[in-house]
Parts: sequence; structure tokens; C-alpha cells
Amino acid sequence: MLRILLFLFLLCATSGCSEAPESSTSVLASKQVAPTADPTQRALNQASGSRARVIVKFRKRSAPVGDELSRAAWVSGKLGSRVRHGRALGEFTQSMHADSLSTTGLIQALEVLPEVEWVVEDRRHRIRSMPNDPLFFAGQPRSGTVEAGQWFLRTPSSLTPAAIDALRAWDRQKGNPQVVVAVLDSGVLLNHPDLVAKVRPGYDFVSDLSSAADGTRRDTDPNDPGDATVAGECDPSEPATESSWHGTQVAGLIGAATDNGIGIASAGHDVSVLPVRVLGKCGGYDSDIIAGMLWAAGLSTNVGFGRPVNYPNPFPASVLNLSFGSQGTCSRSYADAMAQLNQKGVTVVAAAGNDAGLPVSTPANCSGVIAVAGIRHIGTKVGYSNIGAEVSISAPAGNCVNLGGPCLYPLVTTTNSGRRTPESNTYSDAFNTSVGTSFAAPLVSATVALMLSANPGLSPANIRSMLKRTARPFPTTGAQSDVSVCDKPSGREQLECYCTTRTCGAGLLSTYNAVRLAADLALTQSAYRDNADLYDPETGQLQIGQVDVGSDRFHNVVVTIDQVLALGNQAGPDYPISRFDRSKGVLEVAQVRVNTALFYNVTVTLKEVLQIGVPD
Ligand SMILES: [Ca+2]
Ligand SMILES: [Ca+2]
Ligand SMILES: [Ca+2]
Repeated sequence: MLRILLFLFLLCATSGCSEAPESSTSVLASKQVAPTADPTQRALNQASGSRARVIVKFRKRSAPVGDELSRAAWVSGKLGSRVRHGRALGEFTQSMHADSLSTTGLIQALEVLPEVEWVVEDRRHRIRSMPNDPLFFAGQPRSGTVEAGQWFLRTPSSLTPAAIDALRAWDRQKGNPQVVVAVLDSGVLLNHPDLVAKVRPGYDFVSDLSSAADGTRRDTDPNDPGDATVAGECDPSEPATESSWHGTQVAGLIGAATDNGIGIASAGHDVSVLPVRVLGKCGGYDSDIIAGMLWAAGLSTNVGFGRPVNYPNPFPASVLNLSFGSQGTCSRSYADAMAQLNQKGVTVVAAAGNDAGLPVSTPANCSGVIAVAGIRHIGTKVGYSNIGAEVSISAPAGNCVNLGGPCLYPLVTTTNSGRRTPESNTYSDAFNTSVGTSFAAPLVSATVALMLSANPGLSPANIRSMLKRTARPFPTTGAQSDVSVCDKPSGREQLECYCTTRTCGAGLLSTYNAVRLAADLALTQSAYRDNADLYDPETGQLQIGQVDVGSDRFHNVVVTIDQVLALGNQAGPDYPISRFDRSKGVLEVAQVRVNTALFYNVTVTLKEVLQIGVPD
């Protein structure tokens, strides 16, 4: 069995911070009244003084006659309360306002009218709310000169094109606490003030007593006791190491409590973290790691070592973060585990490794894993990151720029000040840095968790393709003149280089783009469900007005949808017909209504055409 090592760099001595071989100088009222059985009256009774704003669609066959003005008057008559007309959004769709009702009250009153097809809140979209975690904005403690803060979570700037824009993603989705990301790592400091409310009960799978460092083999406490070693303890040639608090750093990037007024924000905002301890001193064994992965996903309830012990995971994870690995091919043991995990719909994200441009390490190179390479603040490959065809996407991994003094662009996260055993719960900074592909992977894991919060139906394959489609292009300029384009990995090291889609995945992670696409697709799918004319949720069948099949045009085609590929345009000219590309099995649907908006050119893949309908 191979020892698997965690991917971080222990770069900074007490005197300052020197980067691993790098040279660039480039960074969302009610009154108390007697209960009533009439739902309309009940809803009206719930009215408060707030001004209601809704968008309502009337059924085509039973809509009250007239324009939006006369329909508002008709509604006023029905409800016995004045409802004013608003803007028309379509032939049978318009907004409506009421001063004497709450929005909820107006929705409930309209919902029960048989003439109404659907009614939703007319929401106000505001500029994003900034999290109040001080280290999100601030410079880093003790630095004096460094003002980068959590630059990597913000909207990209000319200085930091690699930033993932979690900030705008949070406008669409702050994360569902039911979505759990398992951190397969060195354990987590469960009492860290920025993690204590975000961590689900995990497990300690480290079965080797000498590396466990907590005095026990496997146990129910995944706290990190520290992984410090003495010289020669792991290997005769290895010097003594201080405790890394690696799992705590990874956990903070994924799920530190955000907008809680302390410490850092996390990319995953409100998603939960499941600490699964699989690494101790000198790393961890495949047998413990794989047991931990299967338990984390709810695929195994056996936590025993030697003999079976039944201990089900009450909070199965939908995302696994693996920030460790070693050089080599994907073993049968991992391949088998990954297949089981993907089959269950669990997404596995792994760090590419820190061997300075060598091939992607394992298990990141296993089929079905989203491998993450590390980039600098400017979007070039960070010197230490591995690369290769197995990489799906790249994300900031932390880089220092300078060779001495404070590190300028580390990834600020949760950690501890203890050199061997836990002391003060703190945060990494410009001197005690978090740098390594270990810290790029959690940004992708958190993004996946936000995508699943927005759209729980996404498969691991959906997620991978959506991350790739929403990635931003790699930069081709901006580094120093001696930086060249990344080559295919070989046995030779490659430091900073310009990423290509063959070496660093599809592009730069955009948490905002990925979460927006996931959320838009969820809305499209719910729009099908909301419209009986279009979509039958029982059968998963879609009826389409017109389809071109070859040279013929057909009406009333009924298909089952495999997946929605593109949402199309929210505005634009009336799109005349739907088109079917036989060669690709892809159908362009003329119009789909998503809540308040009409979309054109929605593209879906067909699972099967059930009824070809009548020719035009
Ligand atoms: Ca133990
Ligand atoms: Ca333990
Ligand atoms: Ca915080």
C-alpha cells in the first residue's frame, strides 16, 4: 500500500516567506383574525400594509377578456380588494400590484382562481450583499503591508483575474446546509469558532496507531490532534515537521461560517462540512482513505478495523474533497470506489498535486474524478502545480509573488497556531500561508456544493460538463517575459507557464458562472413542470409545438428529455420553430417560460421521441 501525502506547502519559516521555485512579479404580516375556511378570504385576511407585487399568468382558454388593465379590474372584483395593473410580460402574463395585501396574500388569493395558470412574486433584485467576515476584505493580520484579504473569492479584477467570483454566486445561491461536503483529510479542529456551527459529526478512519497521534485507532472523533513529526519519523531522509492543520484549512475554504462577523468567508457559504479523518502523521493508507470515502457517501456503514462495526453516516455527503495524493496510476481500489461513488451521484473533487508540473497524481487521475490544477492570481499555472489531460479545471491555489517578506496572494483560511498540538484557533495569513493545490480543490468542491444547492438533480457528469462550460479562458499574457506555454507533462519539472486546455483543464473556475447555470437550468426544469401543456412530471415527457425532422415539420411531437443543455436567450425576436438535429439528438425548443421570463432557443437532448405528431 502506498502512503498518500497531503498537498500543501510548508513554505514559511519564522523569518519570512519564500515561495517554492517561482520567479514572477506579477495577483432575499399578518393581522390576527378569526380563522376562515375560505382560502381566498383567508389569504386576504393575512394582508398587511406592505405593497404586493406579483406576476400572474392566466390560462389561455379561460383568461378574463381585455388588456392588462381590465384583467386587474376583474381580479379586484374577484378578490374584493383593489389590485392595480402592472406591466404586461406576454399575451396572458402581467404584473399586478396591491397596497392592501402582502405579496404572499395576493399569491394565495390568485392561486385558487381557476383562471390563473400560475402566479409568482415579482422580486426585486438588489446588488449583492457583502459578507461581514473581516478577513474577506481586510488585509491579513500581522502583515502590515498586505491588503489582499480573501481576494480569491471576489469578482475578478485586472490584478486578480483568477478570482472565482463566489461573491456574485452568493447572490443566486448561498448554499443549502443539507448539502454536505466531506473533507477526507487530517481531521478538523471542530471547536474552531468559524467551523463549529458548520461541521457535521464525522469519523476518524486512521487505523495505524503510530500515525494516528490521538492514541486510538479508528474512533468517532475526527478532531485533528496534530500531525507533527520528528526527524526521520516518516522516512530516514525527512526532517521534523510541525503540525499542518491541513484538514482545518481545507474545511474553512469550503464551509467556514460566512457573514457571521468573524474571521473568513467560505466559498460554500452555508453548505455543511463532514470531517472524515483519513490522514495522520506521515499521511494515510489507501485502505483507510477508501473506507472513509465510501462511509462519507453513505455507501458503507462499516467503520470496523479487523472486524465489522456498523456505524451509519447520518449525513451522507454529495461531494468528496480529496486534497492528497501521490505520483502513480489510478489503482483498481480507487477506480472501483470512484465508480460506486459516481453511480450514487456523488461528485469527487481532487487536487492535481504539487510536483511542479509533473503528471496529475493519483487519485486525482482516476476516471470520474474532477481534478483541479492550481493557478496564480494572474491565471497562469502556479509553479508547484501538476498538470495534464486529466485536469478538469483550474482554481487559485495561493502564490506569494515575492521571494522574501509577506506572501501576497495566499488563500486565507482557518487554521491553528499550535506547532504540535492544538493551541489557538486562528487564520492563515501572509506569513503562515495556505498555498498548494490542496487549497484549489476545495474552491471547486464548494462550487459543486452551491450548484447542487441550486439544482439537486445534477449528476457528477452534469457537474463536470457545467464546470467546464462555464470556465473562463486562460490568459495568454500578463506574466514575465520568460514564462512560456505549458507543455504536456513529462518527467521534467515545469514551473509557471501559460495554461492550455490540454494541460490545466477547460479554464479558470468561475463559481458565479457555474452556479448561475445550475440555477437557471433548475428554473427551466421547474418551468416545464409548471406548464401542463409542455411537460408531464409523471412521465418526464415534453410536448413541443413544432419540430423540424429532416425536411418535414411536425406538430405535437412528444419526447422525453434527457438533459437541458442551454437556457437560450431571455429576450429577442419571436423564434419561429423548433429544430431537431438528428445527428446530435439535440432539440431546440422554441419557447420556455421560466417564472417571469420567456426564453428562446432552449436546447435539450432527447432521450426518445415518443410520438412524432402530425406533419405540417
Ligand atoms: Ca483515532
Ligand atoms: Ca480521533
Ligand atoms: Ca466567518
